[in-house]
Amino acid sequence: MALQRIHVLLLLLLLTLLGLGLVQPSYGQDHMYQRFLRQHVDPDVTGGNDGYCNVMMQRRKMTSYRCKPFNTFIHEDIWNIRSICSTPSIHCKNRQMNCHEGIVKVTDCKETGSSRAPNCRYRAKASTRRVVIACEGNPEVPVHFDK
Ligand code: PAX
Repeated sequence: MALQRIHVLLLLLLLTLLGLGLVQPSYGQDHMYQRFLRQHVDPDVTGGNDGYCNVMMQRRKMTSYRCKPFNTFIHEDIWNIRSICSTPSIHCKNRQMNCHEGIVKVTDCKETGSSRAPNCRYRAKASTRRVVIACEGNPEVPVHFDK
């Protein structure tokens, strides 16, 4: 009787692990998702100025080797951003069909011509605008900022 219970418990554990495995993004996708979060998601503010871009671009590690020329921070809850992946798919710039669009609060950070890594300098533009992101995985998560 006790042995039977152990078998049932082991079976349940195995099914749970399998289930979790099915809904977790793969290692590669998870890495890309984590990079997307680092580079593009900041729900703590609603918009930033030049100083915000200068600090955030450094803090989020986009100025270590070179100044990333252009980067957008999205100021929305991560679940709002993830829900964009559930909207109908559209063409990405590279012609892949895994892009999705949504309207969100953002700060666009554009490098000024005169900065040098690691002291990169940016001009900020805060707005509410249409963005396009690429999503992958099951469940689908954002992996690339298209435009
Ligand atoms: P990325 O480096 O271009 O893409 P970013 O946000 O860091 O994005 P690796 O392994 O590095 O090659 N990628 C895709 N995956 C799935 N599906 C599609 N369609 C797809 N397209 C690209 C991150 C990873 O996603 C992969 C890509 O190969 C990468 O994987 O933009 C340059 C950067 O500026 C940002 C976005 C880009 O950085 P550009 O000029 O090439 O379009 N950026 C751009 C931004 O933040 N805001 C903006 O408004 C724009 C226009």
